[in-house]
Amino acid sequence: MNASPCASRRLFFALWPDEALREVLAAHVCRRLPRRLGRSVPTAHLHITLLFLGNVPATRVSCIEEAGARADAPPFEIVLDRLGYWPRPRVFWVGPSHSPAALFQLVGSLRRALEPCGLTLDGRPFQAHMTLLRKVARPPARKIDITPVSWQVSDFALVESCPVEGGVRYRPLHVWPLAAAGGGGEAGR
Ligand code: 2AM
Repeated sequence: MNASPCASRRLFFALWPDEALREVLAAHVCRRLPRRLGRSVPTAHLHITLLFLGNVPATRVSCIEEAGARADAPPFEIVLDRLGYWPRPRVFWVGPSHSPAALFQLVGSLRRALEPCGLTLDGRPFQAHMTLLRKVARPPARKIDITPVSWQVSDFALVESCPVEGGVRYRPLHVWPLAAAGGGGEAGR
């Protein structure tokens, strides 16, 4: 595990776009959103949460890393083609109209792999979404057209959320490749 500069370990597993995909998302989705609808998630922070772990005791972190290394699913494509708004968390998001089976397989595999770690996990059904805007008081008045973005997902990450002045900073700690035959192995990043 890398040494953390953060006082607390707030962790989540996520699909973490590479730089090229972030540029595509910015151009084809983020810049199409009306101004002043809400607070934009920085392009560098865009991701799809697989499993939110919350604040985790330091003693559990190595167990979580081992779980990440054990989880497996084949690589898959996800097409981000649908915008949505959730009033309670007040977030506006983009997600797939169709979530591939391999995505659910990955989330299920992570949950099972984490069982020995004794964490209390969010039991709500997984809904793939990438938050684009926060603090959105009401949905946009007009329909927004975006260009669907295809994402060839070949890895997933354990990410740390660190409090910084004026917000948070996300830092990927580990990236693991997806492989049809299963098996771990950490990808360099
Ligand atoms: P969101 O984008 O829908 O808000 C880091 O905070 C990531 O974990 C975010 O993507 C966020 O989802 C998700 N997250 C934060 N708090 C959460 C919670 N209590 N339950 C589930 N996911 C959460």
